[in-house]
Amino acid sequence: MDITPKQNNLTVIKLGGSVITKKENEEPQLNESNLKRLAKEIADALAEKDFKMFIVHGAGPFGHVFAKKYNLHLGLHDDKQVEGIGITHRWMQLLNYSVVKALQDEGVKAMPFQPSAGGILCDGRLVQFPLNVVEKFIDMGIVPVSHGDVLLDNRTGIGILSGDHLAPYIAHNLRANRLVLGTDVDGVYSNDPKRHPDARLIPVVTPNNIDDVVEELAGSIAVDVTGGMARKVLELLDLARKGVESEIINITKPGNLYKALVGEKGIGTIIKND
Ligand code: ATP
Ligand code: IP8
Repeated sequence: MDITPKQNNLTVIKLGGSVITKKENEEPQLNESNLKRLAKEIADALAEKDFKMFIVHGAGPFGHVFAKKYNLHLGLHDDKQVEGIGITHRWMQLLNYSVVKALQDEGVKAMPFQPSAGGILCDGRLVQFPLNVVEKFIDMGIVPVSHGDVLLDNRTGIGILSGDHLAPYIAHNLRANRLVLGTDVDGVYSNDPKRHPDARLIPVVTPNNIDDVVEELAGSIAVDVTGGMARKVLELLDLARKGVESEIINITKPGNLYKALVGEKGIGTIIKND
């Protein structure tokens, strides 16, 4: 097990695309009321407690619809896809602008951090990212706001970086204390709660209990090329093995993100190593 010491008083958070956008739409549309409320919860937590933060947000239809239209998740195979790289990225930048603006309006020292300019994937996994730049901005008191994106991929030519991969990658490499993934369900359930109303919420998931407590881990019911809850749990179990605990919480519920950021645990599902 690769346990790196935690040094940074850093919390990494991911704002799920299912919360900050109208993910069920095919047309990109913000969920403005959720975004404004979450920006305020983040600002209040930063005012309440002294810590550093790195924010990642997901894509919703701003990314998934275009990535699917141009098959960017399947690698680079024809010229038509090249046009789609810039188009998908432009929509993600538009969403990123709105997230950063909402945070700045609440007084957070937020700044966009564009993954495609310096990040490289290999078979969908980050093998290069300007961590030294990120670290310097964080030390300066800035809250970098990054996102899922279209990246160069050493093996497939082009690929999709999911925020569900970027957030644990940053948490591990910058030795964060904690990672909070915010989405539109209360945590990890025994089955997809949107398809199975009798699904049970699992308070703690570990590499040892995952096969016993979870019957079905699925994607999203909306257009999604990066794997929904199944991807999150795999990424977070991998992070737990490296020594960073995380929690998946429902940030459509007012107050949950604030409570998690100021230190409350057990709001959703904790993912840890034992
Ligand atoms: P984005 O990927 O756009 O950032 P997000 O991270 O907020 O969005 P999704 O990727 O849509 O969220 O994943 C959350 C969805 O996963 C839930 O809405 C739920 O329907 C689905 N899901 C599938 N299986 C499960 C499960 N076992 N427990 C909980 N949710 C599940
Ligand atoms: O919503 C996906 O990011 P995610 C990014 O965090 C694109 O998985 C461009 C589809």
